[in-house]
Amino acid sequence: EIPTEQWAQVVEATGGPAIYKKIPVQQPGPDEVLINVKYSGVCHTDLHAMMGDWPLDVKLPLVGGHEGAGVVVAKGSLVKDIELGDLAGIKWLNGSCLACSFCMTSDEPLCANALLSGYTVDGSFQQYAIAKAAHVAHIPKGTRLDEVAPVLCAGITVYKGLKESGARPGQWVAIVGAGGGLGSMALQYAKAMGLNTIAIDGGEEKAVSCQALGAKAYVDFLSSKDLVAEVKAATPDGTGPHAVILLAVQEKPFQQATEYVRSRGTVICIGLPAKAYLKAPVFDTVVRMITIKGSYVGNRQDTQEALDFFSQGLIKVPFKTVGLSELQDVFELMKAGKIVGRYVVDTSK
Ligand code: 8ID
Ligand code: ZN
Ligand code: ZN
Repeated sequence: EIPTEQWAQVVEATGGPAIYKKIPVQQPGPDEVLINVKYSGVCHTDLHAMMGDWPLDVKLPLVGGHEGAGVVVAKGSLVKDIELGDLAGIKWLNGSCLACSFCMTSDEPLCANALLSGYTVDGSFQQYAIAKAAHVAHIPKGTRLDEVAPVLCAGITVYKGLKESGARPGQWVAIVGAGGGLGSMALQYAKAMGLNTIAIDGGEEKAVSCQALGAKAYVDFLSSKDLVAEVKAATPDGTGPHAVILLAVQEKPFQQATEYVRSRGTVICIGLPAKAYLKAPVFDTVVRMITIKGSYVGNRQDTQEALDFFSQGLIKVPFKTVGLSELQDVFELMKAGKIVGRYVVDTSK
């Protein structure tokens, strides 16, 4: 009962738009599964891919999407650890070689031969998508697939970033871009990990959302007269947050973070604004012992841990659902910075 044709959103040229059309359903290879995607989150990365923002070639034509939650409907002959009917998730890391020194030491996102869903291979903005069985996320039976979809990139990524920051329970973390998709998840993972959060984003609607998700303070980058002072003042002793998680899609906050991070604090870069550079004064970085590092999605264990937080009811993403056919409208809202939380597309309409 697997059809030969399906609905998909296809980017045919850099700059877009995504075009809603029928394309063939593919067959899984020996080490792959075919997943009937029910819902897919829309990540800002999907917009970067369509716009050609990054110095990494993107497949064209491209079916984007890498937060796909669905049901396994076919599998290759080598696949032993997942069954037809199981719930599974397509994440950014579609596959990796499993044999290089990075893969062998649980750093598979760093594999030079990694396959990226919705970037170097077709992703989840289609009704039937292929993924390497070794890398699909295992989603517990009974899970609501619309709610869990954003965990598959946003959740994994911010959970990993918080771990990479080294922040410990009781400490303070600034979440920059806290009202967006990754930010909304970061506020909740941080809270579940016993961290206090300072949300930074713009506008009243995002303020309300951040506070509802447990932020201890909200600093508005659009209206603040002295953002650095306000962020520091939000911590109990005024010395600034122990860690900063940068999720914004603008260069400026990347330059600003070392100004308000606490001495011996850590700045974690996750957002990927086009053509952006990091800049920090060497003097301050040295004498205040500041760490600046990048964090890139997560490995298979991070994936299952991020899903465990969700399954325990600790993570509730604010999301809106629209049909897959309306994806281009979601991209327009995203370009304008008007999305609070996440959009999820329903592949059945
Ligand atoms: O593994 C990774 N490193 C990874 C994984 C997934 C996504 C990286 N990303 C990247 C995406 O490619 C994107 O560049 O993280 C970034 C954020 O993705 P998103 O959360 O899906 O984007 P969004 O929902 O549009 O949220 C961005 C938020 O940033 C705010 C916006 O208002 C929005 O709420 N923002 C901006 I733009 N400038 C800001 C500023 N100066 C700001 N917030 C605070 N200060
Ligand atoms: Zn993503
Ligand atoms: Zn590898």
